[in-house]
Amino acid sequence: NINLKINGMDVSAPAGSTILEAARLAHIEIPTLCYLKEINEIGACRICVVEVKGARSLVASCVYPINEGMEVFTNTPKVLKSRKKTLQLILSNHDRRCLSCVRSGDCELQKLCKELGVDDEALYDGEKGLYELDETAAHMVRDNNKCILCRRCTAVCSMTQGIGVIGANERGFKTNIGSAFEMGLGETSCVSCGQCIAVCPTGALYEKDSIDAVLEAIADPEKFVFVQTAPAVRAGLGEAFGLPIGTNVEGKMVAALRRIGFDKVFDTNFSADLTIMEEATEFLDRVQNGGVLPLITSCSPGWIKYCEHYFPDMTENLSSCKSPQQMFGAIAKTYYAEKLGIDPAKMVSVSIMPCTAKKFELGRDDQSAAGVPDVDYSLTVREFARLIDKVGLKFLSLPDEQYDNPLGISTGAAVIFGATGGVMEAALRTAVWKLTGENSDSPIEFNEVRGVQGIKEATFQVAGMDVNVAVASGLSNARELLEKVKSGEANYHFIEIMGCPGGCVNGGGQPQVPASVRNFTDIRALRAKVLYDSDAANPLRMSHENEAVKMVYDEFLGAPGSHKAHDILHTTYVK
Ligand code: HC0
Repeated sequence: NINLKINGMDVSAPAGSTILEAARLAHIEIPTLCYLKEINEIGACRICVVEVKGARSLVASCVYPINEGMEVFTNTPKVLKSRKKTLQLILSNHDRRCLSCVRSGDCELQKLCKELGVDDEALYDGEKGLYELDETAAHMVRDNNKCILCRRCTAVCSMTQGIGVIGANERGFKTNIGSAFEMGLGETSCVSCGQCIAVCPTGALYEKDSIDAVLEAIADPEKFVFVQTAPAVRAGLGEAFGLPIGTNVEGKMVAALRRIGFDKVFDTNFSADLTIMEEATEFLDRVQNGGVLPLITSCSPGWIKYCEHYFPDMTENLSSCKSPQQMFGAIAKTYYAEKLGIDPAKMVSVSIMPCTAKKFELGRDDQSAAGVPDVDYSLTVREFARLIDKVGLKFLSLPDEQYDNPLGISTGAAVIFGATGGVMEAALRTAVWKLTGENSDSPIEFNEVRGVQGIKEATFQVAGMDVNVAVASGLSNARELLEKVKSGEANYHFIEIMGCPGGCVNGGGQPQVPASVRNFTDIRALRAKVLYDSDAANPLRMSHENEAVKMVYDEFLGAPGSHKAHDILHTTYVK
């Protein structure tokens, strides 16, 4: 360890720490704007400056390493004045219509201005950049009038996701973030993952909002409006209402949706179980009949779009299964519509997702089993939280309620879909049963595919056969894994890929977590624990034990992989 003094106090921190990290160990939070650990370590915004004895000027604590005997001062008048001036300069070229800004209340810039006493935000006003909104993408809007050029979005796009469709255009005062050749984001090979929104400190990036359209549908007496909630929503939504990261709010979430006025409140977990029935069948069919291997999961639409753009020669490896979101809508508008005697054209299918790519997915070709879209509107968790506020529900005091049946029934195998490795684990549980006719010997936990590592590999014995599997989350990791497959270096039978690092728990539609928390907490692990705990607490832990799924096969689809199941639950890809 290295010993230093911060504000006159003795502090000891591991070698290699930055001043920012050492200060945190001493319970001092130095403010930051551009810094994102391991993603954007550029020391550019100068908000985190501190004084170091002997240094000629203030230093950026986010990148400045500690050394033995160093003396640091984090809150001298000089430091505070410098930070305030930096904020005033940012504000001089910032759209300050904060009242209705989508980030009002959780904007990192707004919070810092309050903390540092910026009461003269127009002090340095002069010429301002005026930018048109970029609304060309299916899932999001860019408002450069609110951009502070921190580069967090461009770093996550290029480093974490390996995509790099946004960057700095122009120089000096004219610098702005956008795509090459002034193209709209919708014209690029953006995959809609929304990780840029998740890390944006201000209101410059936000999802396209479908709240009012959903409220209008609910208000229309002619419409039957049902909603499904993705596995990871219950693990993230509470944060929007001040609950600690890693709180399961499933019961209150269901109660909120009922009070908002949805006719039925269902669970994507139901169709995650259904997906496993189809996908495990497809996997065994490919293994036994010489089909294309490795089979790669198809539930993450950001990943699907990535595969189509960047690995078009591997689309044949993709499972033909629609994602659980789409399967849900497809079954609801066919089987359930028939059961209730409702015209599917009068049904409105809404999903709540931790994802922005789901907004894009619902408009893909071949996602209309009943001749109308399987899913009409997909809201992110953030939109859902705003909807709850808009209709005046006191979320924290709502009772815990249960999903409606039958499309609200699910097993523990389904809820873990929302964490990286979960789909693989769920599929393995059912593949063992399909091959042997028996459930896997205990334990049914496949720990090798759990955890937040970007790439995981394992070999399992399934009915005497060695099954090589791999799991990747985050698209840079996906690329690394796929290059190994293409070069022949690795030989897998089954691969799970999720577009967002850590899986849906860390999806681009989850509540934004400020950098001051993100940089010091593994939000992926905390949220994933909610799902694994929920799995462990469920008496049913294998998708083939889901009675509602069995009923849908008995009454409607026939067997997994049947012709009818293919018509309704499977899809195609473009190269
Ligand atoms: Fe996911 Fe899904 S697990 S992609 O991460 O497979 O968004 O939570 O809903 O569709 O089930 C997201 C989460 C889903 C789907 C499921 C899958």
